[in-house]
Amino acid sequence: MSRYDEEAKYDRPKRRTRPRTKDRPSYDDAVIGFVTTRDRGRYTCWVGDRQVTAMKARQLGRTGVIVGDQVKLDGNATGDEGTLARIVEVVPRTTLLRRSADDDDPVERPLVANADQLVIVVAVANPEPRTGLIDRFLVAAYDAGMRPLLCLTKTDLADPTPLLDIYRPLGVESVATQQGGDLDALREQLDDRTSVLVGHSGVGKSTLVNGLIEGANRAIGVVNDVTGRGRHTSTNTVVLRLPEGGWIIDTPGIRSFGLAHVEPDKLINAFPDLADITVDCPRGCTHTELAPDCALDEAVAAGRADADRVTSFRRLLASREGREQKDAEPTT
Ligand SMILES: Nc1nc2c(ncn2[C@@H]2O[C@H](COP(=O)(O)OP(=O)(O)OP(=O)(O)O)[C@@H](O)[C@H]2O)c(=O)[nH]1
Ligand SMILES: [Mg+2]
Repeated sequence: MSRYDEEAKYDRPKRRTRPRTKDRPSYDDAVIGFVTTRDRGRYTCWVGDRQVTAMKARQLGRTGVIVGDQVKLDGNATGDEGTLARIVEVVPRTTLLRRSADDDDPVERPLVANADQLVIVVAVANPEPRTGLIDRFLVAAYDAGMRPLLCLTKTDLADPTPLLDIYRPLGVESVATQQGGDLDALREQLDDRTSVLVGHSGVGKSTLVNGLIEGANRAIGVVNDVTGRGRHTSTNTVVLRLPEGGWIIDTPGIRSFGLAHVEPDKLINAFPDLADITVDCPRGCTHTELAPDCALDEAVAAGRADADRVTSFRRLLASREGREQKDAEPTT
């Protein structure tokens, strides 16, 4: 073959007779896996009762695969020792928990897919609770379309009532727990749901997981007596199957939670009673306490809305804008 022919081969590729996409196999009958954890580019997926190790197929490119995703698997999906399947497609997600950029971390991060409940784990003491972060988690839950559940831990150390009082006007479900205590109330809330545990390091997330699932063996850290800070014991996000049905997802403790991506309108939709009132607001109303002629103020004055509920809702709005960020700041 002459040099000319060699080049011609690349310059003028044979015309394709069919569009490119048709050349790709269709994965309609592919095996579906549920991504339970990720470790350096290797994903562990449940396929029925088998655990399969998989990696992203090249064609997925930059498409992210995260814990909680349902994925189509190609190649060897037997889960046999030494085998590796390929993730060829991510099934559209029903929910997406994500946090946006903040000072420590300039990248917007999708955290968990397809979960239906966000369990906001807060220790009543050691580390001290920070309402700013709780508010931000609530906003993230409403934005993601997840049901929030407040789980107050370490109730052997302090009374949970003051914290519960703060969140009562928002109608957030809550449970109180203590290490070695009865977890039935929590179990009932987790039943048949896919729940993500979030909270500061050291609040007792992994302790809860170990209490709920025999043999879970999640590592437990200690809270520094002097600083009240956890040690960031859990470093990866893991999904575990609950014996009674449902899934629980343990995440590493976090310091802050960016909410720049959240739209105020989406937040108010999580409070249908307030959303009904705000249809009377002026165009472009921000619904904050500074907003002129906000219908929420009129409704409170006329006794048609609960003042505490409106105040609490506005606190969430403010936390979204980062005004409460300080309160949510690091415990590490
Ligand atoms: N007094 C008391 N201590 C608890 C309770 N629950 C957990 N702890 C302690 O709190 C410490 C931290 O618990 P972990 O379960 O590791 O906390 P975590 O939230 O998983 O922390 P990270 O993985 O770092 O995010 C451990 O020393 C636990 O024994 C409780 O109800 N009461
Ligand atoms: Mg942990």
